[in-house]
Amino acid sequence: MYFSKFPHRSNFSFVDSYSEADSTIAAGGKQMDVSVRTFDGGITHVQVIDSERWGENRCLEALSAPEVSEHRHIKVAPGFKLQVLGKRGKTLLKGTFGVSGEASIFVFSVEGAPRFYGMGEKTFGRMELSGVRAKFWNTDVWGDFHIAHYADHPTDPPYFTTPYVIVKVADEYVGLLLHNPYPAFMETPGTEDGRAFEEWKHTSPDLILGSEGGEPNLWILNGPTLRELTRKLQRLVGTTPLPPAWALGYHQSRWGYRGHDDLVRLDEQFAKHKIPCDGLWMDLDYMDGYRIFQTSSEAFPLGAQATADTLAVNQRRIVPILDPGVKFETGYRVYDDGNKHEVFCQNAEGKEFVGLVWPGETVFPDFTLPKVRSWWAGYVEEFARSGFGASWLDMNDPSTGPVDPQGMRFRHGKELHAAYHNQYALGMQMATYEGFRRARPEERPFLLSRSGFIGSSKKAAIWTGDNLSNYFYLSISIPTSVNLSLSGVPFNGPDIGGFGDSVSDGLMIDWVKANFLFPFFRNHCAKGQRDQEPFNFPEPVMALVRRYIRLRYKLIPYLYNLFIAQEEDADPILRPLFYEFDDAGLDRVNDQFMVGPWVIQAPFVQEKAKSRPVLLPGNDKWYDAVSGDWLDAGAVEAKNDRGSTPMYIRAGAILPMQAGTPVDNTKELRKVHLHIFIPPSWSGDSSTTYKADDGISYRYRSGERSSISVRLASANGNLAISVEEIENGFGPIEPTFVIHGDPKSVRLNGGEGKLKNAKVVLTGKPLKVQIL
Ligand code: MIG
Repeated sequence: MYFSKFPHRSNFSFVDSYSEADSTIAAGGKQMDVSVRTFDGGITHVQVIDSERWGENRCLEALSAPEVSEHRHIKVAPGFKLQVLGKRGKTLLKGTFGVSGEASIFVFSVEGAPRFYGMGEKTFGRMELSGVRAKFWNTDVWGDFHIAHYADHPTDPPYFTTPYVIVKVADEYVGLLLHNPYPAFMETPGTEDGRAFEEWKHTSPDLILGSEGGEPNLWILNGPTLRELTRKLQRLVGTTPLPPAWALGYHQSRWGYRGHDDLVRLDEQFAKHKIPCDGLWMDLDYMDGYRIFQTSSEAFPLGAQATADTLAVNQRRIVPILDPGVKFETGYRVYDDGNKHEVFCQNAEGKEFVGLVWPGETVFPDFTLPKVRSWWAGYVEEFARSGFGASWLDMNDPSTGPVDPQGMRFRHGKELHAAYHNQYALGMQMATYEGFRRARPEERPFLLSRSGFIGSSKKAAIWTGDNLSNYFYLSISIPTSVNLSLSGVPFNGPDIGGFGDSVSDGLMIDWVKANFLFPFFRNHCAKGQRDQEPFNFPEPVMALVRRYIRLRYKLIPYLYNLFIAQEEDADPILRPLFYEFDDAGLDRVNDQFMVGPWVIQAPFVQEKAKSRPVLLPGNDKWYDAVSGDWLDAGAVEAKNDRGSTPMYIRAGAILPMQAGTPVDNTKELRKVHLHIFIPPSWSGDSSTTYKADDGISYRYRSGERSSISVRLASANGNLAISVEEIENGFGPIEPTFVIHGDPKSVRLNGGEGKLKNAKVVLTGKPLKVQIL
């Protein structure tokens, strides 16, 4: 597996004949079966079947395709030319298919000046992905690249694989997903500056998607809008089930926490400084000699449950790390048991494959086998019952240290590594999820994973792996997380503050300001680096970090509802501006993003910038959450001010928040404050549905959920609000309306509203509001 060499199309034989009647194609003189099936909503599946060449499809998880539909969005012309048709019947993409031994490619020519997005967890530092050569192979980045490279340059491939690309042609979006776990590659037209020689800088003039092996399964999704496309993709790969509310809180991690004493000290510090924090994370050091599922007695002298009980007083949970590698050691019960049940991957000699990870020599459970997943789930069940609230799955790329992973085979040595490598983490997630479900059937599990594949969105949040404490990684956090969000992985985020190297005060503040509304919000750092907990910075820095953690908790009702919308409507949490607006040039903005439909953040991600340009899209005014002013859409300049961070709220926004300034982990979802943003003399309307439930169990699925629908209509600044209860299975929602924008009059459900002046702090100075 070369990371930076790519197959050339001239080495492939392309389809030279196609029989529609027999569903066969021939390429290079060899016949293959094809199946082209269409599904509701403009989804097409193209499958090429040749059991001699590829064997079976090796995907662990099937996609959730909608109903089969007769309506075709693609035309298969003679010679198996795939024409992807747009909404007006025009051809948007023209594709062909080719093979070269086990490798296969789809080559698409694209009309006009196409734009590309998505590709999952890429670190190219930009939203738009023209001129890219990319590989899809789950990689332990620090294990496979030199630090001189990853210190402040994009590396590819990253940890998480999802071979999906979004193509924008004219005003339409098309998505292409390769559902094939083999190493995949893509090339988009343009220029790749990272190559030394001019000739090599030019990427293919056509879009190429291919795999080094495995049955070709291409899914073509017609948008036409980015919103519709993203929803279709998300439903196809699986929406993220509603996490427990505590998973959306702030998380404190560090490689080096040793156990009970450290956790209790953290708990006290967070309480003392009145900083909300839901999760305390345990890295490797809680284990007995890095033996998984074996907690050292020094770490938890009274057992993990005793520590968990202590932390439960302030509503905190322990999240321990789990690596897949099992210490290769006779006498260690997990090894002995696994050996007896033949759960470990084998090498070409039929022996257990051995790699070098934390415990030294390690063997690897073969998560591709249902029987092994069930075996693992048994250990997880016991582990969860011993006091752990969730789990953090690391090194599941799988990382084998300096040992070549290609020697690791699957399914009792019968399957080569390449067939399952990209799905190793997915299998581990499936198994661990099952373990938590067994231990606590009433509770929604919460897993974090480093690597993953198509389907991981159903099981785990993803963090973007090891970064460094510098402005390069801060700035790429935005396009990386946003493109990942568009690629079917909505629950994601980076290590806040940076993992490697020591963070500076200024960088810590900038990082928290930039990512405090990201779907996953965890401060994590490596051993040996500067202490990165908020209270280990000088007091004024701590106060700022705390301010943004608290602001996240204030906005938890909003974030939680965005996650409800993900489960129900398949909407992402983080969005690029061009998700909501279609003004020209928005995809060149790499340092702004939207959180849900209403909020734009434009944080400072360049060191010591005094000011920065901000683009406010659309035609309506935007509320400047720093100053409380209403700004016209278009270009504005934001000043860098230590206390605040540029944040803009859309006209007509209805933002659910907790009252006041949260100082602990309380998540009051029923007595919600609905903040309404109405420009002076505004004429317009908007609406939202706000939902609440117990935040932890599955009872919302059997009716224990409450929701209200809220509508705003404003004519020249005369505002009418209407609220209607839709369901109240979780008890009544009692909203308080907080109005930003001084409307001329306010009516609530037809009656005259009584207003009281008040002040609210968001990101800047106290803002004048009226409370209804
Ligand atoms: O080889 O468990 O990405 O978050 O702190 C390093 C130690 C192993 C890599 C993870 C990182 C974690 C670290 N791990």
